[in-house]
Amino acid sequence: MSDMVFELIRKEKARQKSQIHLIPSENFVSENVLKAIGSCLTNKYAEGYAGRRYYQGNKIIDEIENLVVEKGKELFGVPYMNVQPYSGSPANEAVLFALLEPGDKICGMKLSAGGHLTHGHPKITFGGKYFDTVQYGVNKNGKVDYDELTRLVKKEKPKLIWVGTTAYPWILDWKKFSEIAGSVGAWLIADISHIAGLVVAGVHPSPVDYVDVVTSTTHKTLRGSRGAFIAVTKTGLSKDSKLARKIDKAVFPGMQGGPHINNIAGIGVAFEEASNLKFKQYGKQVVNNAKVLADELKNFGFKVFGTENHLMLVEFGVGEGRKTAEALDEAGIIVNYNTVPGEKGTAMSPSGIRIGTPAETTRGMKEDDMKRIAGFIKRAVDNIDNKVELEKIKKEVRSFLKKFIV
Ligand code: DSN
Repeated sequence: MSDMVFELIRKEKARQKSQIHLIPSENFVSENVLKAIGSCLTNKYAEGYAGRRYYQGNKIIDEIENLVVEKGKELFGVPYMNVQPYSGSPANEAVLFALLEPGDKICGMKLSAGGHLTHGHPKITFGGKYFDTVQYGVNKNGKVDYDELTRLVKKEKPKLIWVGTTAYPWILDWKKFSEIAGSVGAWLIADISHIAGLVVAGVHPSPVDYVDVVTSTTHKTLRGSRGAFIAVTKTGLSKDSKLARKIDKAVFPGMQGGPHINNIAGIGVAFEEASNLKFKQYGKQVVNNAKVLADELKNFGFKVFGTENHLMLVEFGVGEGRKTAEALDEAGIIVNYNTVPGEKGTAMSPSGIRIGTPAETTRGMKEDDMKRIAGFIKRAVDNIDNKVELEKIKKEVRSFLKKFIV
């Protein structure tokens, strides 16, 4: 059995080497992050927090978790951070659990507009089922309409507002969101999962001076192991001095058991890597690459939303997003099908694809490489039903990737 697992891992590694990765939430972690994740730390249970564990043998684990927390606080400029959430969804659920009572009203961006399921997507999610939820959209250009949001928030008076995105190619105006939330006394939560690395690199404004709580996954643009953090800002603490304690209690024992210390160590390694000048250059290159790729695709005549960050949406006909993503996969280019602003299809059969540059920028790609990729995409789309041509592109993609390392 383990032979089979290792054989499949070997195959997946070969796949990762031979395809172009443009899913904006994916990245390639460093050897050191991998070392931390694959270390003996996976053997240890450590329910509780440093100095307050429910198991013996945690003195070293305490030191590790404290180190990671201190590095994270320094990196994002926040007074408090919890690094135990298993991933972004449990982190967001812990925030709701900490701050609200079931049935309270929450407000977040619609999934179809580029928001996230955990921001109150109705009925089928934790937030949508146990809270009263109202959702905001985007205008025809795909941008948040701050006037409309102001009207919605004044009418609905939510207790908590999410600002966070998974498919939004524009800069978020934290000050405006903070004025809107302030007008009804709502908690304001920034979920920066997609843009955390860009915030650290200084190529997207930081929400820290404007919001009460920041959540984020740690494996997207931040390039760490899979996990998440919840940070409380000075503003948040000034509204409720017990906020940090409430978040801690909501994560453990509220939502989770033992933290995954190996992943937490990997997050610490990534925090350290993100403190370097090289990471700032990486963040800039991610955005420059995305801009060049978007411009090239526009020059080819594609309808592109974006970009001011690491991603863009490309619109095709209703329902054609999926077929396009599948054809690109056959050509060795990995994207995901996605809804676009004003979507008329469904989530399973939408009109668009989502493209991002974090992973290929980690591999060392620059602007000229983006032009090459745009060319591959154009040819694949023009030959969407031509298996022979898609196979030909796949071979060219493989040879193009030889000079890049994983
Ligand atoms: N799955 C992530 C993404 O692809 O954006 C969001 O959770």
